[in-house]
Amino acid sequence: ATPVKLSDYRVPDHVVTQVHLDVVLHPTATRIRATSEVAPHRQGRAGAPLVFDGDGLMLASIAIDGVALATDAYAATPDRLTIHQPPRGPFRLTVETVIDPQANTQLMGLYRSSGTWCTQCEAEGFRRITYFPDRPDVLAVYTTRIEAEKKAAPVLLGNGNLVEAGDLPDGRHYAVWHDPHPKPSYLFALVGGDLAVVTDSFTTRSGREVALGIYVEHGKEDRCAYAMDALKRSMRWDEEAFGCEYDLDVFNIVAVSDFNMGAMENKGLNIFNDKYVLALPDTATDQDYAAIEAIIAHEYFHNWTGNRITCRDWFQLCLKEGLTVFRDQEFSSDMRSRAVKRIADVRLLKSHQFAEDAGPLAHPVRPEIYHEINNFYTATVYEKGAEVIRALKVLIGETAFRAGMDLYLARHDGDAATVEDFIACFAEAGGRDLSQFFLWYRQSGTPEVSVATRHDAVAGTFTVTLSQRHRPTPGQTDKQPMVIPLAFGLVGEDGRDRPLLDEDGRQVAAVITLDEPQKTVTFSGHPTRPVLSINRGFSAPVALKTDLTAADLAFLAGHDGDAYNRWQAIQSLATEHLVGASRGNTRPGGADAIAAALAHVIDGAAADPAFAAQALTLPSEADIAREMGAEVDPAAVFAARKTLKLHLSASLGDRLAALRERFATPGPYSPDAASAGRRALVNVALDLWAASGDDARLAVVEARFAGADNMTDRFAALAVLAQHPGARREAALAAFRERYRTDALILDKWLALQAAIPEDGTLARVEALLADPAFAMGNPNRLRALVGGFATGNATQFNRPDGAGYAFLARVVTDTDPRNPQVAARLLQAFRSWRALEGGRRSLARAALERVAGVAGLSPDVRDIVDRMLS
Ligand code: DPP
Ligand code: ZN
Repeated sequence: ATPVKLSDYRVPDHVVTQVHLDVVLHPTATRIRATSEVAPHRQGRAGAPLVFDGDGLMLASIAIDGVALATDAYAATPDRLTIHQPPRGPFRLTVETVIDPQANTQLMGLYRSSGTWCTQCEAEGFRRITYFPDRPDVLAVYTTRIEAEKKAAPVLLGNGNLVEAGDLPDGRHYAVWHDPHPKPSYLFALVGGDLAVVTDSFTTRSGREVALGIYVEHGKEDRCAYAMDALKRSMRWDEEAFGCEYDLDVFNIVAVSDFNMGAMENKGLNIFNDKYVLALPDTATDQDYAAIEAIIAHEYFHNWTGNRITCRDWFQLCLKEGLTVFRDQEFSSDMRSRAVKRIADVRLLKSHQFAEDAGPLAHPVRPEIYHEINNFYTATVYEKGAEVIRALKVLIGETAFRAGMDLYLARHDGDAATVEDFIACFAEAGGRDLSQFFLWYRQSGTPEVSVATRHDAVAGTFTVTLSQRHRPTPGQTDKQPMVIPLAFGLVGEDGRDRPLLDEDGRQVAAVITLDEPQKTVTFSGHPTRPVLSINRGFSAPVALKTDLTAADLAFLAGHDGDAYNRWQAIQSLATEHLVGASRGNTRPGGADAIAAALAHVIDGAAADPAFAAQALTLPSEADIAREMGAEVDPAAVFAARKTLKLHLSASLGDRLAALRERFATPGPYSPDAASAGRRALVNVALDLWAASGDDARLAVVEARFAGADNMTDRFAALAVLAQHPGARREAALAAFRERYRTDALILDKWLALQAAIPEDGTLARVEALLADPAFAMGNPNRLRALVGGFATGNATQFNRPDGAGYAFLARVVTDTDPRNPQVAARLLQAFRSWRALEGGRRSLARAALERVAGVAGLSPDVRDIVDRMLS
């Protein structure tokens, strides 16, 4: 297939300014009549044929201005409608299609989930409903009439405001929705079904009354309160933080159980994976609550960054996604602890995005070529996209950043914009040239920054030399030096930041901007050596190599004024030790130094329990592997980490045990951040404490499992038990399954947990679970929990030395592909770091990938991933 290139962008020859959709819902034969006001684009090619996109469509009728077209005037194939000589002026095109939602297992376009009709149109799903210029730069005003049998679909929802509804003969009814805001087709949505609703309302700052609704399966109404609360907080926050006010009379959210992604920001009608809506203390963990808050906010924030200002083309995806992730991160930071949120976000960035950027799937934040756009909803576009905006803010400063955002929102409201448009606003607001900064959008790979320091006691100077390096990534060999803003401090013996003075004794800013291959900065006023704390708050998304000694790191862990860097210091200390141990060389005293740093964290935990929980969480196996970079033996990594855990379990035992009492959360469960932080601390301590496997300790964990009054503590205890083979584990797993036997969403946790057990028997267990009634191959959440959980959450077993883990994943991917290519392609990405494995596993992984590549008739989604993976 020919790839799509950014450089080939052209305005469309025809645009649609208004569209009336008449949808008659039927399980297997839904009829859609689309009447579009079409006009030639002013900059399009005059006299060009009209070409509309389709995907798997069948044309039932076609007319222009009410007159049926002669069969030789057009050509309709499943994926394209061509009208050879359309009128030269504006005209009205009516096309009718008939589609089968029941048979739509791709979950793209109009499909059914547990009997509910729903849609997913981003990126290219609308063309599976009707023929249309299905591209984000065609903005039209939509009116949607939905008709259905009233019993099957008492609820009929569309974009915008409800303008009309009524009953029809034969037990049928209809509703008409009108969205006055011009939008691209990917933001279209409709829902029809028998759903319960929870309602509320919100008054915007200018006094608009907005009716809020969350639609869920009957019986789940009591699980919506937190999502509703998060929605109202998001609406208020966006007014206060960005001046963005809601612009319709209605805002609806529908939770469905079959969904390829997390959620979708359709105008006025967000559709969510139910995982990110439903929560009760007994069904959701603190992490689930935090994710619901973040995703509700994210989709809501898209109303401005994504919907009011959309993307010109899909290469600009980060324009809405990176920015909206940045905004939802800020929201969560304001709702919770900023430092803890930052740590959690960086953890996620490093584990997903750094891994992606270091492997065969690396691509720029703004790609310039794609074969399948569905494969570009990535950690790079989303998370690195957000980091680049955060770095921009550090670079130009808070005030210029806010002015740039205001300018962007005002200037481009109603536009389908580009990343260039966005950056130009900040260049203007900050009065500076950002062309070098733009490299963040064009160059893939994680920049490596090396830092060397020199102290001259006689002169009283401290010199910092920074250099940047860019390794080649797919399609990019020669790279330019980038602009890297590094927030920093010089920490004195007393743990305080010293004044930052240049060689002439003048005060300088607490950011070093590295914009050349190498830069040296000298500071004065240092008769004794300070300790450099750099990339504070993770101001730039780079991989840092410093000359900090283990003693420096231990010092920063205890004293750095920047909480993020206190955490980073402990991580660096532990990572360095674990990388060495994974390669068979440990430095004597290494584990003791880590234990001492953690003891210090425990003793000061009361200041911020959530921070302490993050600090006590050791680098993951994936973190260690990523740091190793090449010739990774996952079994050795696991063993190194296990050995350290045993050491900490023994040496910190009493301290860890005491945390349970000290930080117990009194009273009934509350999902607030402070309570969640205490639970996180207690539970991470429980895991370390029980790592010894000592029977008396496991008995305590078992009792906590049985006695927990909320999902967070219950599941945390179960997760600890899962690490230790034996009757206790199996009994607890069985009890959990029984307790939640009717709740598929919760059993996903149970599936994922078992898939992650780091033991030889796990693959057999996972294969057996494929046949468990709790599992369903057709449901993305189930697949991600069990198979995704195994492939991405279980390094030793996915990477079994006999290759059986790889073969298993390859088989599931090829089985899933014909049904749901998007989910199959996503699962296959578990191989993204295969080239960094040691030789034996590397060749087994290659063989599995080659088997996938050899399957005839692969979807474009899987074909694209496997080809890039092997090239
Ligand atoms: N646009 C969605 C989101 O990230 C994904 N389809 O919010
Ligand atoms: Zn988004």
